[in-house]
Amino acid sequence: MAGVPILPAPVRGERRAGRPFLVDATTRVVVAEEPEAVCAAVLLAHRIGRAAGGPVPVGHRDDGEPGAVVLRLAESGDLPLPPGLAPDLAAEAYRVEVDHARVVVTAAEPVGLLRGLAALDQVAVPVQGGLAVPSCAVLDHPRFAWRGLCLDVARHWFAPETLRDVVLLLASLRMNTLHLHLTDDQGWRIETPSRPRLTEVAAATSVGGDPGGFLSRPEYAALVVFAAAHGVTVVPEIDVPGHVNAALHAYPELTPDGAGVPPYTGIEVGFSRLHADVPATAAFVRDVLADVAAMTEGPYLHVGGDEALTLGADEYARLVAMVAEEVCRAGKTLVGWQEVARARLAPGSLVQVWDDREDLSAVADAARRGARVILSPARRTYLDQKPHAGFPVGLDWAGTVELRDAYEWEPADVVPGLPPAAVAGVEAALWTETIRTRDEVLTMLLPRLAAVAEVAWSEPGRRSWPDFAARVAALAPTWDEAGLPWYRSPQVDW
Ligand code: TNX
Repeated sequence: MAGVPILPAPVRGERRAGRPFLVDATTRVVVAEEPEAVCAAVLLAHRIGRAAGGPVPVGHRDDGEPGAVVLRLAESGDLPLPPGLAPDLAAEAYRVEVDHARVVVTAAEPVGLLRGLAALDQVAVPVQGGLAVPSCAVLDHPRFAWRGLCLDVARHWFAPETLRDVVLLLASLRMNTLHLHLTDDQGWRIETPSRPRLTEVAAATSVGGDPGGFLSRPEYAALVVFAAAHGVTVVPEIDVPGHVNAALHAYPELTPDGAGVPPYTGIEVGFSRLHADVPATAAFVRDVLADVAAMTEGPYLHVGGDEALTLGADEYARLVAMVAEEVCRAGKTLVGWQEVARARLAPGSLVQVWDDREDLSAVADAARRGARVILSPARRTYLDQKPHAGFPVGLDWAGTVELRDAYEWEPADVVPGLPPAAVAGVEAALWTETIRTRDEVLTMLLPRLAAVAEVAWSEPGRRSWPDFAARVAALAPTWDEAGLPWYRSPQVDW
């Protein structure tokens, strides 16, 4: 690309003639008096301070003097965006203008400022005493509003520090959604006040006898706030009516004979389930979803719905209807894996496609009835799949997923007959049956998450593999510097 190594590729980005802007200890940050914008400015000042070797001031008055990084909130009309751009996409739009005297980041919303700062981070290069930002002009907005990662913290448990590392990585790639798969057969990972035994009894286990853990309410709340400060929404997933062995273990009254089940530490899927006619089921679903909804700032509640392989179609539909009603009562928008498309869903619900080997006509039908679709086709976005057959960790039921597989695909083509406007966005997934450590999490994510991020942000006309390969190679030093291990895909000249 002519000049700016931004990833995901921006709508427009060009290098300009002239000297770079030098960020050093004399740099000032100027920001609009709007709390979230100030929060972005403080994060920026902190980053500059680290590079420049000392704190830099944040102020509100722009005296037009050189040496300032200015964060401006403009009317979206002041940004030359395509007419009719959806409001959620316009909110994340940004403009960056750099010359030797000033850096100006303009956005309609504070979240757009964050996206602009993430792009700026990628063009800045370390120099003696600080950073050099090449003269450039960027104007950008995302293609899709939902750009996320599903992280499975149920099969293996990952501490809040690791989750914060993942949030920072998402934000650096201008992704906006951290979907936490919080419950599964092997463990329950979120404090749920109405059913304390879920974490007292069913959080200590993980796959293979590894240690468990869970997010206490304050830890979860802190993660939600941290993520929001970086423009990332946390979407909690409580997986029902399948994948519930941990819940049945903690609350035996959820089983037909009341005898409960032993804990499970294997990696089979699809054997456990709720029972529509067991009296405790409805109250369990209601109370647990209400608890999690109450702790969650964002508008979404993911209810799983996948792989309930021991449930008949009628009982499955009854259970999903029960769950959907509670999500609605809790004032949230339902998200579910592709299987929920078979049930009746409120318009605006989100259906997440994962197994693109299946017949997806029910998903297209649900979209015609008003559902929207998140694309996580396993052969492209399942980052738990090995990048190559000899890779030491990961599964391979969907085949191998190398970097280029994660890059070269088109979201609008995954579901035959899907109206293009029904595509809400794209999400990668990292299941953790075989992933046990923070470093394994990051190595599975990098560099492939960058590929999925670009598919989610950039229009097909802006995407090309050779260009991506060059830009992703330019990011690797920043991962090294941040202490993030990554997989050296042989498809890139690092
Ligand atoms: C399928 S994807 C699952 C998960 C597994 C994953 C392993 C989905 C909705 N269900 O339960 O962890 O495959 O790749």
